[in-house]
Amino acid sequence: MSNFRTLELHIDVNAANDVIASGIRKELDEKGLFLINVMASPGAGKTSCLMRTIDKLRDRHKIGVMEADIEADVDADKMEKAGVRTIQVHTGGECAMDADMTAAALREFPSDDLDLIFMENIGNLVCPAENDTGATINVAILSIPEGDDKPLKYPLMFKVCQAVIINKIDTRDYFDFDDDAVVRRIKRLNPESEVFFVSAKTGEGFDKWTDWLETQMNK
Ligand SMILES: Nc1nc2c(ncn2[C@@H]2O[C@H](COP(=O)(O)OP(=O)(O)O)[C@@H](O)[C@H]2O)c(=O)[nH]1
Ligand SMILES: [Mg+2]
Repeated sequence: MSNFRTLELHIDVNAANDVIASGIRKELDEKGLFLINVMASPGAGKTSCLMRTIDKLRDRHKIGVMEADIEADVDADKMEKAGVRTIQVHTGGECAMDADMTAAALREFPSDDLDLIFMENIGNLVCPAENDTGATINVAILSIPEGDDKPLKYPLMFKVCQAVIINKIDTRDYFDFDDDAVVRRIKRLNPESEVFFVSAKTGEGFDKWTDWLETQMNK
């Protein structure tokens, strides 16, 4: 016979996280700081899209980046070399950022002179969607080689995002990717979601995305 007891708690394990996340959002709003949580699979093009986006916006905004990784510093190095203010967050094995980690990273930024922060979350279409980080908006990046069925397979990711960037449109000729189907699948999960088609390699499509982003910042 086992000598331990199982407690059925029936509590929302995310409840404590959500309280911290709401606090972060309120504070960001008061400071006029816009935090974007960028989520995608490994290799979808998070770092590449952020580089392009930052290039387009850096004349008009004071930008910082939070690079979340399980342990590497590769992306933070790239950002630093590009002259972007960067904080590396190591999640210690966790597969996603949570509100506590976000709060800790924000404390490390000289945020009083920033107005826009990008968080590159851990590469994964599952866990990051489950945690409210306190970001102002969530954005997913899906790349053409991954296929147009990903909203069907990972619905929560596309439900929690206000915008989806479809990256690597320069590779279109090599993959059977149905633009209309992906938009339909995304909108079925979140009718308010905006969808942008871009190539971080060629720069195509980034104007529409950055225009939309600046509109959100000015709301
Ligand atoms: N052809 C093509 N390759 C891309 C594009 N964006 C990123 N890549 C490549 O995809 C790989 C992963 O990109 P990266 O930005 O590191 O993805 P992350 O892991 O999501 O941050 C790299 O080899 C990039 O050069 C794109 O728009 N077109
Ligand atoms: Mg990256």
